[in-house]
Amino acid sequence: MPRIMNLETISRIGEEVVISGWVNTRRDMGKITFFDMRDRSGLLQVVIVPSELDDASRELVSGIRSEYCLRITGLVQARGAKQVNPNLPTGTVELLAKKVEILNPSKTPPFELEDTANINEELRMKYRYLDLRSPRMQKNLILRDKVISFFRDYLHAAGFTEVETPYITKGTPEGAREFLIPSRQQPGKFYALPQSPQQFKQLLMVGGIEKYFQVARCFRDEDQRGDRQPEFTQLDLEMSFVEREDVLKLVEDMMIKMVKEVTPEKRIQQIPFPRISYKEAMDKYGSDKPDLREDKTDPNLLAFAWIVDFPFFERTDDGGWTFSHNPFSKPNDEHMEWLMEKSNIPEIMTQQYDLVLNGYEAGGGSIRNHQPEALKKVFEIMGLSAEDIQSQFGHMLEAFTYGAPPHGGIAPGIDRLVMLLAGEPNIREVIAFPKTGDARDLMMDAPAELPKKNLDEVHIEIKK
Ligand code: AMO
Repeated sequence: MPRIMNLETISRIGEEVVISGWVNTRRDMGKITFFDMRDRSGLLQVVIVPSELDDASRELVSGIRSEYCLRITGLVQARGAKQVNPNLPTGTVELLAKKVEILNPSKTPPFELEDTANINEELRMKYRYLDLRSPRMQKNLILRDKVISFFRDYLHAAGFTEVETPYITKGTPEGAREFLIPSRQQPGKFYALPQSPQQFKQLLMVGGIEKYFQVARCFRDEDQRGDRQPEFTQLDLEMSFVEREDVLKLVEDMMIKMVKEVTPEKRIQQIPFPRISYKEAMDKYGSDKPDLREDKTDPNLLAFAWIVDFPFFERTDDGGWTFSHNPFSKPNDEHMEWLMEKSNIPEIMTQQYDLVLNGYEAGGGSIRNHQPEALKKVFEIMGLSAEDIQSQFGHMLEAFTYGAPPHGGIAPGIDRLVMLLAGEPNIREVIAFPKTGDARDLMMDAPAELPKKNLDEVHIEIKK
């Protein structure tokens, strides 16, 4: 007989069925034992009456504990009115067991899975595969999947093509430190893991893709915080022949519809999303990602806003200039002349925009500087020599000489969005296998030392 899900039993009263899953709890009530069986659809009460079982099963049941993996054949029965459990989707029925098979026994789990709120997080991360069985993690990962599939459907319907870009590549100078990969075949040379697909998505625009998106993993070797992980996921997108308004409109509409469909219990505080200049945000709220919620105790309130008009450049510690967001952004049209003349540098504003949500930066993007001469000026203002510009950005500058279309895009951070929708305090709770604050994976025990042979192959010697 094929296995059915626990939830399906509610429409199978009077039938014999097979279920499979884990023992959530075992309750012994004298002659009768109850197993609350768990599968991905939820819980189902199974009644064990020894006289109803076959001989082999009767032998087994006394040894069965929480988290054993079982297959149970039994009869679906309606519960009496007094026995109905209104808190359980399967609360109107129960399964009277006829045959119990142990698919795999389980050691006693190192923590209680039902409510992990007060369990030491390091323990949860070490046994993440058990933590994933908890209602909290199941709920969060299912929500994450719903958010991502909504975005995918929305963008496909809007004519976007999902394109994968390399994870083993050359560094992208966007501010964060990169993870490096030594090359075996090219001694002394290194790849970098991309901190975002920024350059590739722009090159896809040169390549005529016009509307690109990707659920893209990004890698940044930064100090961790609750809203930062060394690898995280962006909904990266880019469009050709667009202006700022087009990108903001698309993303705003997509977010509004996503909230409505995936988390209808949430309320968006203000539509259209308010737009605040960087200067106003800093003057009024002292932050470029202000928490604009009118009522911060309301877990269902989402205060989206756009922050716009960022200064293009900021001073470096040694008195030079660096870009404030990313070097590929375009200045505001009225400031293009200043860029070309390299004058009024602190006054140059960029066509960058950030999406903020409840005090978090939930996304960032810009209209890009698609004219090679203008892009070159940015690098000159940053003090790069002609050789450095050539070696670091030559491929972009050259690509732009082949009729690069005007383009722009954005990258909402999926982890942060899902964290806020799930009401979780940090993004680790919405990532299946996250890393600790000091960037370790406690389950896999990474990073790890390597045998000398492996290091020799990639021409690496460890400094003592
Ligand atoms: P940016 O660096 O602003 O832009 O990143 C975009 C969004 O990604 C999320 N994010 C993170 N989430 C978790 N952990 C991190 N360490 C982390 N760092 C960033 C944030 C952020 O708003 N290429 C540009 C986008 C563009 O211009 O189109 C970029 O990466 O939500």
